[in-house]
Amino acid sequence: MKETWRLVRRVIEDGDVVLEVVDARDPEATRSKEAEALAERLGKRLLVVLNKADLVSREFLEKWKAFFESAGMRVVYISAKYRRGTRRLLVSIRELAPRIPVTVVVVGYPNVGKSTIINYLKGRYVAPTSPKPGWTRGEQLVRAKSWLVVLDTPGIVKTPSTGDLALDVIRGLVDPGTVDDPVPYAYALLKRVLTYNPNALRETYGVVSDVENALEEIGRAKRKLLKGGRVNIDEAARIVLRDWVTGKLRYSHPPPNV
Ligand SMILES: Nc1nc2c(ncn2[C@@H]2O[C@H](COP(=O)(O)OP(=O)(O)OP(=O)(O)O)[C@@H](O)[C@H]2O)c(=O)[nH]1
Ligand SMILES: [Mg+2]
Repeated sequence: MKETWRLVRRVIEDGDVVLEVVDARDPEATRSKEAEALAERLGKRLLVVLNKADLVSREFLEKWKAFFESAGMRVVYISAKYRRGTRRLLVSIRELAPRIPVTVVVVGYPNVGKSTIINYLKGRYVAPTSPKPGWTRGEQLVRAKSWLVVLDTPGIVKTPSTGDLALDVIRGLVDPGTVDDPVPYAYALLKRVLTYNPNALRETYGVVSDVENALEEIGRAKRKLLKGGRVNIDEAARIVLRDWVTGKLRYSHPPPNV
């Protein structure tokens, strides 16, 4: 734990600007106030990037933008995957740069799209990306433009479990492929998803169900059956966790007091 923050501190120390990447589906849950505080304490300028904007309506993005701005923070929303809003990102980095060339440190929880953003800035695939959370293991310095050097970092992984299983999934602390028991995580995640998007099950799986029976229905729809015809709930749960990290499962968490 201490080690994680020492690492985050060290990379932030090396940069001129800190780019904090969060998942636009749930910015509050995927921001790291510790990293923000570190940036502030070390006198680094911070830019919040709401990534995966393609998964959320513009209305929500604008509300979140206003929310961060009202707290005096710089923020842009982009879809690194579909290259939307990325010009605004470059403009913001340039405006914040205390010197040229500027070194930008990209931080955030696993799976929020840090490496994808770096590839976009570079214009080609230099930072490996994957739907598997925790993909980037070491730091990688990339000269993206003549005036811009970016540092890719591993997701802030060694954060302790929040105690809230849904939050653990959203923060990329759970690997759908290797987690021992995916069922409680998937169940907690679905509960949160359905709170903010009651249509999520229909949209994603074409099933109508309450949360208690959702895994059963999803497993049936996906034909994940055991011998004898019972649904393979474990497999259904992994599908749900995977659909979160690949962006198939959606909701929009509203900013506080909206
Ligand atoms: N829908 C959508 N998916 C995205 C976007 N940006 C990244 N992704 C996807 O999110 C997954 C994770 O992306 P990465 O760039 O590897 O994320 P990371 O933050 O570097 O993850 P770690 O290295 O594990 O910390 C990949 O499957 C990407 O294709 C985006 O703007 N929209
Ligand atoms: Mg990465």
